[in-house]
Amino acid sequence: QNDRKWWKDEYVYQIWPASFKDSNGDGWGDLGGVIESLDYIKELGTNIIWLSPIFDSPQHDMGYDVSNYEEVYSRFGSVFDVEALIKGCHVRGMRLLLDLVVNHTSDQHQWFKDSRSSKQDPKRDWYIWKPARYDENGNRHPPNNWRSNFSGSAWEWDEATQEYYLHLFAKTQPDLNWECVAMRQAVYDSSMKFWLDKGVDGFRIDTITIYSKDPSFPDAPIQDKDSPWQLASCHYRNKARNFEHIAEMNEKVLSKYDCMTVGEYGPTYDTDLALRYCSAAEKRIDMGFQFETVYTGFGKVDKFKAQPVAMGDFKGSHAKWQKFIEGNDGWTSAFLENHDLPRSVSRFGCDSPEYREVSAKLLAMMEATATGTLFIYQGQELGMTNIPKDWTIDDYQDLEAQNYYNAVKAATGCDGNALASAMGGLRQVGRDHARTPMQWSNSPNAGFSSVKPWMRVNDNYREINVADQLADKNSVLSFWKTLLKLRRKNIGVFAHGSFTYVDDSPLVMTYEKKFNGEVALVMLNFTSESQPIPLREEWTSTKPLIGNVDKSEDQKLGPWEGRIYVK
Ligand code: TEU
Repeated sequence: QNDRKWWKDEYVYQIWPASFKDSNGDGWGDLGGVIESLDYIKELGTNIIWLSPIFDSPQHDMGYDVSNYEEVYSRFGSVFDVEALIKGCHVRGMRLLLDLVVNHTSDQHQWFKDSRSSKQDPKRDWYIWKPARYDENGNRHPPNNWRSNFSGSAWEWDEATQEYYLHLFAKTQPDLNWECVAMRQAVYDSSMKFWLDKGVDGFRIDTITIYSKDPSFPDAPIQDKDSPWQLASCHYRNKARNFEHIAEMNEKVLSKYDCMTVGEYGPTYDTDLALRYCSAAEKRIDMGFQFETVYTGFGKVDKFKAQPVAMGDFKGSHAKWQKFIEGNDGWTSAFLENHDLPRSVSRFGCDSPEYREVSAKLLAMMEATATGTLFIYQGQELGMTNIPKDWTIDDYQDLEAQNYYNAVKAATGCDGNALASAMGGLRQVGRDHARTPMQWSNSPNAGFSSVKPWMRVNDNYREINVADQLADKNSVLSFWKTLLKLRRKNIGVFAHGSFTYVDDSPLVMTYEKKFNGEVALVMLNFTSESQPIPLREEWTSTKPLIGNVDKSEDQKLGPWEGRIYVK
């Protein structure tokens, strides 16, 4: 019986502040909109909120470029609003997680302004500065061939001090130097203790695997020379020193508070490495987001060279990560969406009018019976879908998308086919799908704002919105509420149970969860056709706990039909 900590049996609702609810009529979501929606979030059944970054920022990467960890971006509100939100959560028995973004800051952060001011500045080594390399013709080149996640070189030349600085993301997101003790202490004080002392209950930790870079900064092997999106992560992901940094973060800060942490593992597919972050005995973090399952079909080097999801791969990966904490003292998360991912009903279900609702409910059943702490992303509870296919690159606001499209344009001389396939990739797995305004009602701007929102609203808000679904007991929203209540009643077998597939079909997912003598059987059909699924002898006399269709047949599952049995 795992030692139960409050965060193991709870459910987290992730909010993308810019798109959640605009309470002051400037077209941007804000903290006031979150505060006035606390009862909505509580009644969904989620008692923890993860708020994506709300700190002061030029918003190049939607707040993942922090210019002041102790100030709030003005369009979102103020520090007082965060304090009001913390109080609003606590009086409801809810908790609040903030986003800890400390691999890099914004280039507008005072730390970076000092660091770039001169080579002698005391904060010079708070960031990663390197001299240029010159070729035999005396041409200047970056220190190595590393690329940014957001296309282009990972190095930006600084004319004033005649050196390059490293940025694994946008050039306005300079990487912090985690070898610098004074910098680490400032992170602990300014971005962590400042908020924990105000009552924040923990953090989602951004890009937790890449703080420590290989100190020799060697060139990386080129895997796809045509790709503007090519990482050198072999030289900076999960380095031995990184585990020491996270252990120190725990020892100096996290261990002193009753807080929860969830780290973003990114494309870390080695379960032993993941366990080194989340094993209780290692005293680092409580759990992480593993991405192998949700990245199914993403391009291996260039994520936008994506394929539709192969069910066999999706199934295999899901089992691997459901089982990776069996028999050890780790913990894990259950999620299918976040602010960087396409909408799950479009990616893993079927967002056609005929199957959108039933497949959104199917995915809810998959998550609600999954091992780990459950995370649900704003709009997922409605079955919100990807951006319509007829939107153009001008409707995509994410700088990852814009940089990628422009990099392809530059690399191919505006070749029509290359740009069409770039748009194809963005339409499949772009981050903008998760960032369209939350759909509250069928009134203008989907009830998100009284003015034109910062980002275009998905055209289907009249069919998919909170108001209609609150009133409909058969809606995706109502189904999620019912499921989360059932998960709470069966939390042992669903969230802590062992995971075993009982079928080997690449089209359906049928598994048993076992915990302290309880057994659950979950049957999920991931296709638009009926699939034969002989109910095994020992289950024929058990009535389903819940299903997502009105009528079903014993020996087969209808299109996108799911069923959960418990005994
Ligand atoms: O994401 C880190 C990360 O690896 C993703 O950006 C990923 O590389 C990208 O989505 C392609 O799949 C975190 C945040 O979640 C993301 O929103 C930020 O843009 C990024 O870090 C930089 O802070």
